[in-house]
Amino acid sequence: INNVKPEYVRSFEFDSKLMPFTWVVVRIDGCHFHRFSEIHDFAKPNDDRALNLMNSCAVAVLEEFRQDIVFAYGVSDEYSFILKKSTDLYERRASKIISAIVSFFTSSYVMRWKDFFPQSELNYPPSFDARAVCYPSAEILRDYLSWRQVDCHINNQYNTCFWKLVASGKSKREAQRSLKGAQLQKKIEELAIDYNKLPVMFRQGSSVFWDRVDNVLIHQENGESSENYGKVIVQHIDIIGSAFWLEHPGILRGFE
Ligand code: DGT
Ligand code: MG
Ligand code: MG
Ligand code: MG
Ligand code: MG
Repeated sequence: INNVKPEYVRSFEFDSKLMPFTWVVVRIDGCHFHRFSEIHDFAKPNDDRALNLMNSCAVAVLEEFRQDIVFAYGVSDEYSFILKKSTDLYERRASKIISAIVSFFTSSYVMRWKDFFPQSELNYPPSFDARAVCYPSAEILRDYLSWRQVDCHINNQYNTCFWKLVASGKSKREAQRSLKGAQLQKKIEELAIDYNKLPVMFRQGSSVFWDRVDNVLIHQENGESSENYGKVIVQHIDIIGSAFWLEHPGILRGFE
């Protein structure tokens, strides 16, 4: 019908490729979850159902991208997905990788909503934004993950104090003022919060990874062999220290 040449139209497209031989982190974050959590009556400061729903979607993402994603860490309305250094997913095209992961996560969130919130309607479609960042070494990748877990800790300390103050009759403004620049550790003692008794998921966030038998091929009855991926597990543990990484050497070292 017209004589526009496809190559010409195509020439306007560009691919931005993620740097080769780097760890890729895709971090997704709920859009306007301040509002979303209010409207859906999330418990404050942490809602078990909401966090478990996030975790369940992260498990689905690891299963879907099993060849490429080796670890994920989540807190609040965010999740970071780690793609192995050697990944060639979508030839490392950034927009393809980012959009495929975030849209899969989002549709899983909607599909699984009722499993976690059987009593409440999903009032409007939630959305998540996403970005990709490349990290050139496992050390820097671990620094990234430590940063997220420290953030989880500080925010949780702050929010726990904040809502304790509000529960004791202070207005939100007063609570905010009394915490401004305060040493949170001291505040926790002052407010008689038994911090270590709080659920470990609130304090440590959630780590998601394959509990797999490293490099073992399972020989099926039909004679074919397939890689044994084991299963995806969710743990609430310290990922800042070395202990976790020494216990699970396959996660980072297995893919360098
Ligand atoms: P954004 O990301 O710029 O679109 O804006 P928000 O509103 O999503 O802000 P963000 O991501 O910095 O903070 C997450 C918000 O989600 C924060 O207002 C608290 C809320 N939120 C996340 N998890 C929970 C929860 O378990 N319980 C409650 N009550 N709120 C939560
Ligand atoms: Mg955001
Ligand atoms: Mg958000
Ligand atoms: Mg957030
Ligand atoms: Mg297509």
